[in-house]
Amino acid sequence: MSGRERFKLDRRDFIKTTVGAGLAAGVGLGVPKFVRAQEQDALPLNEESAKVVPSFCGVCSGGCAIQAYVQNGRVVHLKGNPHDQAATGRLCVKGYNTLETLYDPDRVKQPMKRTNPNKGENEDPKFVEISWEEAIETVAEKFNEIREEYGGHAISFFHRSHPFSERLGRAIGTPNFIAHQSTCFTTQEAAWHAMVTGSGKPWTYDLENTKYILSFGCDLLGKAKNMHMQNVTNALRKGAKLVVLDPYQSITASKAHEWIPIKPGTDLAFTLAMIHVITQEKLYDKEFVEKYTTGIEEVISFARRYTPEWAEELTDVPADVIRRIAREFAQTPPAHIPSHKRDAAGPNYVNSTKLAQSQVLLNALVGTIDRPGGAMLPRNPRLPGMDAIFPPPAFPDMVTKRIDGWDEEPIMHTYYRGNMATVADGILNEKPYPVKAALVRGYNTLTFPNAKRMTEAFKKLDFLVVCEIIPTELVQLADIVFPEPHFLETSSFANRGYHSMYPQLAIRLPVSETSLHNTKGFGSIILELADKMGLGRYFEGVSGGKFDDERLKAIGTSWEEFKQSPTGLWGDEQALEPREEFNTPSGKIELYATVFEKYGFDPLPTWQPKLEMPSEEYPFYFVINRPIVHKMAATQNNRIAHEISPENHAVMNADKAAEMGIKDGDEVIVKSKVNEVKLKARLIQGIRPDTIMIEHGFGHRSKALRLADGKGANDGDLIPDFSVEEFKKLRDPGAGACMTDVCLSIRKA
Ligand SMILES: Nc1nc2c(c(=O)[nH]1)N[C@H]1C(S)=C(S)[C@@H](COP(=O)(O)OP(=O)(O)OC[C@H]3O[C@@H](n4cnc5c(=O)[nH]c(N)nc54)[C@H](O)[C@@H]3O)O[C@H]1N2
Ligand SMILES: Nc1nc2c(c(=O)[nH]1)N[C@H]1C(S)=C(S)[C@@H](COP(=O)(O)OP(=O)(O)OC[C@H]3O[C@@H](n4cnc5c(=O)[nH]c(N)nc54)[C@H](O)[C@@H]3O)O[C@H]1N2
Ligand code: SF4
Ligand SMILES: [Mo]
Repeated sequence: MSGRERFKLDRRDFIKTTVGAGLAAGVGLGVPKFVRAQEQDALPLNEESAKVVPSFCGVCSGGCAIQAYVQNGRVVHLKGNPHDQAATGRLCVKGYNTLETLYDPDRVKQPMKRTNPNKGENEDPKFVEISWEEAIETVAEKFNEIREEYGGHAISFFHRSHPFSERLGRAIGTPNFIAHQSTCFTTQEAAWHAMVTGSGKPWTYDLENTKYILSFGCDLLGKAKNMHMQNVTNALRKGAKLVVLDPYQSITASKAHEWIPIKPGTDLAFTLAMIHVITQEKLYDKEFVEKYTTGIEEVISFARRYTPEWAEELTDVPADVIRRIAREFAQTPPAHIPSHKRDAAGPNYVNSTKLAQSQVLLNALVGTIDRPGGAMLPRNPRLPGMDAIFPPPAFPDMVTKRIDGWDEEPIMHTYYRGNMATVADGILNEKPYPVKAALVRGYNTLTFPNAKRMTEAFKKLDFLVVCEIIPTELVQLADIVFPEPHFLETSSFANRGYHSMYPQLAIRLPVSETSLHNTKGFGSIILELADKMGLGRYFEGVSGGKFDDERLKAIGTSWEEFKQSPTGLWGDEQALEPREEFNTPSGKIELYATVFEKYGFDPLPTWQPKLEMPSEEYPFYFVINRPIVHKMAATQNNRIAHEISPENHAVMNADKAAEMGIKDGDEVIVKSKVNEVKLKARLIQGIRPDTIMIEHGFGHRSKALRLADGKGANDGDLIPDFSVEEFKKLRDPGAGACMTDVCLSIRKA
């Protein structure tokens, strides 16, 4: 079967295969033929006369290529681009639903200035609308004042990597760029960095060809990542076995052949016992291990002590089950342990990097690293960066110490990341120096561990600028608000990041010539700000259009040529050539990670328990999931997503709840050592009696989000943050934020 044919499922097959996955692909919901627009009458889609505009989805980083159907200046329908190797003609429910965000009447529509100097959750900011000129000028003046009085480092930036903004930061002289990945995937990144890639983790899994999928909390079917979900679904149709370990019966667990409710934070013991069985019984792929790895002898003697009987005590999983799964995993090739982001190997526990290390090790033992059925290293086109295209003049000297301590992370500091778990402490205690201003883009207070404390940190700043598309709670704290266009209103291009079996780019063109509101793209905001701050010399000749064009020219095309592409894509299908060499000191996959050893970390994943254990005061483990229809905290005001999933719950075991006198729907108080939240209880059988699950994304406290405000509670209020000193003591090479390494109590409200 060709790459495309293999995804051709008819609707009935799809629903038969997995109800959860069908829902996620928009199948179960029925892709809306009539857009339920809020301010206009619904328009019927006329496929003949509608204009089709190529785009790619910006709801998550998957970037699925889209065909947007535009009629009378209005987007009436979105389809997945059938030529995209990732989307293969489909979007997930979050992608389809994004039209409701585009047309959300609550969007921020105009630059705004705060007139109420008091900031707080119950303070009306008393915003007044201002012109773009006034907005940019106000920020430029204030930033220059702060720079003069306190130094450039007193200005901080919170956003995902952006070349223009990073250059502005260097020109201002600040090292303080804080991004979110230590809450999301740096633990896996560190393990892959040290053992395989030298440059991060792979995102592409060839699961469709996997015969045995072993998931440690990796909820690929429930997370509606279009490409992964299609892959798993196809694998299941082809007869693959799916085994899921998860304290909570996630959607993936409910579709699995076997669900094992392991004790939270103990998966490392399970994987160590698997390594024990596979190495002692010599079940590993000898050819792959010999040719492509180093350190097998060290692993064999290291794993001797980790028997399944030892792991049974820690994990609550019987030794014979561990032994059987280890054998099945080694004897059902190709077998693979996928780990995308926030599963057990994501930054949830203090031992998560070690779990990620042991998973890379197990995948190497069965030979599924860059081999069919395994995790594939990216095949992306090589695009030049900003400095290669627009060489900058010399930058001023600057302070290198950061407020979140990221500069002191031995391995992870080389990545554009940041520590959202330590930044509140840095700001509140002015360590190592006072920070006076922040420019935030695409993050909200709900993004941060201990959100309440982070809210205090944002309040402490003299000046807060927020770039947003909807009026979040962080917007309510802002001094200046820059409204941005919805991604469908912008132009850009992108790699097939989460399914890149060959180099392919997708183009994004604006769905209409004019934006719905008085918005400006982030790149333009930064260029205008630099100019007004007197830093225009760092951006001579720079524009978003030229940047895109030059990058495309470097790979033999151009913006004009790409725009003419009949498919909206660039790059032809290519045969896959498995990697023979890996980017480590030895050029092989290092089972014994010399890179970790060099920095004083464990080269092998020695057992280490999680940080906080259940106690009399806090007897429950804490796990987080996210509902299939929502994207983090970004879609609770999206009308369709809100209709399907309006609030979150404290999800607990029904028998345990009965024992405690808690009934389904009762209001309960869930408490951790940092805070408490009030929620409704939801009772199910599919969760361990000692565990509480709370879905992330709810608990909005912005009155301007008319649907989302006041619904549910924020899981992040329960998550502890750290000082830089406390964090360093954790000695985690992956610098994970320990998002659920905390225990809870629950009682009736
Ligand atoms: N629908 C939807 N999809 C999304 C997102 C979204 O917001 N909504 N967000 C995207 C992003 S940024 C991310 S990071 C990913 C996150 O997607 P996932 O990586 O799937 O993370 P979670 O949704 O947090 O689910 C984690 C699962 O791990 C389980 N778990 C927790 N602790 C343990 C443990 O100790 N052992 C085991 N075995 N399991 C454990 C939890 O019970 C839960 O089922 O999803 C992406 N896709
Ligand atoms: N408590 C708790 N905290 C968490 C997590 C958790 O599970 N629990 N998960 C962590 C993880 S895995 C991740 S990835 C992070 C994600 O953290 P975020 O990236 O902050 O996640 P979102 O809530 O999806 O998005 C934040 C904001 O971006 C805005 N936005 C969307 N598009 C645009 C745009 O084009 N321009 C601008 N300016 N803004 C835009 C949205 O309106 C939304 O308000 O959160 C982390 N924080
Ligand atoms: S997987 Fe991500 S990029 Fe793809 S359609 Fe869903 S939300 Fe959009
Ligand atoms: Mo994430």
